[in-house]
Amino acid sequence: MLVIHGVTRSRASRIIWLCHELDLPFRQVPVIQGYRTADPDALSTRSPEFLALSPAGAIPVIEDDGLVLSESMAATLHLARKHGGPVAPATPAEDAQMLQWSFYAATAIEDDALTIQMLTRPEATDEDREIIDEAIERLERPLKVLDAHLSANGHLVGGRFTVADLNMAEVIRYGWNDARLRDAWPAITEWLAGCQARPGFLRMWEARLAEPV
Ligand SMILES: N[C@@H](CCC(=O)N[C@@H](CS)C(=O)NCC(=O)O)C(=O)O
Repeated sequence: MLVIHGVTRSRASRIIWLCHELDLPFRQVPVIQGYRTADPDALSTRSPEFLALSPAGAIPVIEDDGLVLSESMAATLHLARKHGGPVAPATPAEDAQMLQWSFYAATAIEDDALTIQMLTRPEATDEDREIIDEAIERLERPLKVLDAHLSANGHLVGGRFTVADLNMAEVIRYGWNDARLRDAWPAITEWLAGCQARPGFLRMWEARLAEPV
């Protein structure tokens, strides 16, 4: 059976959501981020047994039929290809487009979206707010591309919900607690709501909320 190492309050959420989309059973090993625990006995990204499996020391990691894979989007793309169905690429061209949008999410959007998520908190300082403003400014270019594509096509690839939407939606989620982004990019806001209304997302989200913060 597929094994997912990583708590749901991590990028493991992407793989768990995909497993629900694919109806794929998995066993979850709740490895926690090292910086989130002071308990030296907790199984974390700093534990020797986890580092032996994945020296990069980051979650998620999957074990799939002897294949050990880190990088959450490598895992979602691999599992979608392997198990097929509507979330997976139907042609090499779709496969390439799914890679393109996943790389775009990870390289052009994720860092700034994460910054917005991490710094949007009641104790945010003026400096934090300035950093958020700069991140929003940098996101203007990729979000314009994404918003235009979604308003013309509804989804990223093939006119249907695929692993590319899932990868992108999990990245966009980080920034979408900022009302300025929600208001500026209505096609993204509508598409994200559709992605997050899916039973697979809701099942993952319920498990995520059940975990300690
Ligand atoms: N690009 C990687 C990022 C992995 C990553 O940074 N994971 C975080 C949790 S979401 C982590 O394990 N942090 C633990 C640490 O830095 O000790 C992916 O998509 O899997």
